[in-house]
Amino acid sequence: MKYISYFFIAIASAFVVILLSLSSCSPNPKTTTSQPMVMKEQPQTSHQAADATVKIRNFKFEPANLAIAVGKTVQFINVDEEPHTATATDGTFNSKALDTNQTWNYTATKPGTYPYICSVHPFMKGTLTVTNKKN
Ligand SMILES: [Cu+2]
Repeated sequence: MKYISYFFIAIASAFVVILLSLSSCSPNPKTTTSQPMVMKEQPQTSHQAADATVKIRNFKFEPANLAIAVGKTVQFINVDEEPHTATATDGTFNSKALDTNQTWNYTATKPGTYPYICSVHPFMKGTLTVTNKKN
């Protein structure tokens, strides 16, 4: 009987060691992988308020022609079921693909006329005019 109880104590202590090593290992990778992802997502959602909005609806930019002053921010929002982009033909800005109800902000830095398209559906066209004067 003595040997059997020693045997059980040995197995029990081995289990405790295994449990301790598992519990000390598993939380660490989780916290290190989840923290950078949260930090990446936060700046996108905490964007400053936009001065103008372009809705992407029924494969059209609304309004198709928009003028804003330098330093102002235009927000593009896709309300279609399809992904769309707002891509300047000269490469000045590119929203990348926006999913349904996803928004993207662009702050104008240089006066000029910027025709843009949706790179997924190039027949979708709009023009952003950036003016010197304050709107
Ligand atoms: Cu599109």
